Amino acid sequence: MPNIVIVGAQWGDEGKGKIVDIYTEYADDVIRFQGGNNAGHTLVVGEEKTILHLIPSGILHPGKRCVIGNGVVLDPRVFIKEIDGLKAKGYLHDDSQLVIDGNVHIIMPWHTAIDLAREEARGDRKIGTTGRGIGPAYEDKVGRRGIRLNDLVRPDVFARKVDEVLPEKNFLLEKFFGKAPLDRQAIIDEYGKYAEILGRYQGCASTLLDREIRAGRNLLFEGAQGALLDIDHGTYPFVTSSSTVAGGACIGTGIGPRHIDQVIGISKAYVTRVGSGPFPTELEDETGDALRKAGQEFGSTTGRPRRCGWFDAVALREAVRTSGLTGLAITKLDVLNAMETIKICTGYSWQGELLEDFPRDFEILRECKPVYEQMDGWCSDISSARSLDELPAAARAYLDRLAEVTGCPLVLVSVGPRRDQTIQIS
Ligand code: 2SA
Ligand code: GDP
Ligand code: MG
Repeated sequence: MPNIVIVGAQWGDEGKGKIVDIYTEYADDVIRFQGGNNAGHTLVVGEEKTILHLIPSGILHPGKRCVIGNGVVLDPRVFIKEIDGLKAKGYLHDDSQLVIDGNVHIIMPWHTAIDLAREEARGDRKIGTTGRGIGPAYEDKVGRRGIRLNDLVRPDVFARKVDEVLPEKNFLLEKFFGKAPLDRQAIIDEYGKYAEILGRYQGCASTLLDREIRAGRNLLFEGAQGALLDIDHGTYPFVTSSSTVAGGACIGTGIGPRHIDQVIGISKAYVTRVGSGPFPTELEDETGDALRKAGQEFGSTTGRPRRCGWFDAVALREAVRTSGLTGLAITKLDVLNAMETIKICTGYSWQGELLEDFPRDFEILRECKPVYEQMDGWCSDISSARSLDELPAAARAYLDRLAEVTGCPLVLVSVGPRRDQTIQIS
């Protein structure tokens, strides 16, 4: 297997966890390169369900190395809970299976407090963040006042950095948002304990992956969220604060782009979005409710109901371009089982014009109305199909049309949450 980047091609929750888990079989290293514990990647092995927020989905495969790259923001409280949970289930008995890059930025208590306070203050205009401190942690990274794992493990450096930033954070929390200030000593004591645990996994993603590439090993980069939530290329400001497009894999690990051979985008057979922001094909009716119910569309991290709508080829083509997708994996096709007719949005209507490209100007996007074509549903249970031939003709026709309107070949189709409920195409 070559080196592959897997990214969400929509607004997240496309089923990346399941697909990464499948591809992990052929990989030697699985690497997270952006985001933090805002992600919720669900894996179902047999009857057992595991939701991972920070640790790469490859961790369920003993012997595969998992790497958390420098582009990730890491909350030690969540990380420790996640490794404890995995160990209790019998995974990760060898600590060397997991490496955290020393330049990972640490999510500190002020980041979560400011994230929540800012959202509250925005009222109706809130982003709908996961409240995990992601945005404020990336703000400090770009503002050059972040605390990295390499700092956390050195008590004197850590204390100095806390002293540099805490007065400003407490001023903001207390004076601007009217919240309680944070206690310096309590933070130093608590995080001092985390340093010891995190230090066991500290390493360098860039040199490690370079060695792996030279040794001919196969790398699998696991994206979080989705291309339309990218800080630069997404539906700004309703985005997350990291580079979710495939290029983020290089920035967030320290390897060059020539080492990426394939980019696979994951897309549901329909669309969901959690949080605020434009969503042209959203269905705020009983069809949307039916999709939410059939697809169990509730946030894996926050439990929030996800907004649901028809497949949007205009938005998907945006992801094909911004991530340079070489193949598309379609998930949750089974969720459409009961639909008599299915719609695909192939263009947007805007002020009497037909737009085929996703408007990168938010003010235009919010005024766009979807232009649909309609196809017959298959009205039968497809969850036991294991090849394209075993699918009803209407389901095959729908898939063929998705490949056509997105301009991207399909490489895999998923017909249920379990590993085996998968149709491999190439
Ligand atoms: P944040 O917390 O700053 O990253 O939020 C900014 C926007 O990014 C969206 N976002 C997500 N969208 C879909 N899934 C995500 N992960 C969880 C899941 C979400 C959950 O797997 O279900 O449980 O609610 C995720 N993480 C961030 C977010 O909704 C904001 O629109
Ligand atoms: P991720 O963030 O992209 O990894 O996706 P999430 O885990 O947040 O959400 C995807 C949900 O869909 C999870 O509950 C998966 O178990 C489930 N899932 C994945 N693929 C399929 C599928 O083909 N059919 C059905 N019915 N569920 C699926
Ligand atoms: Mg998710």
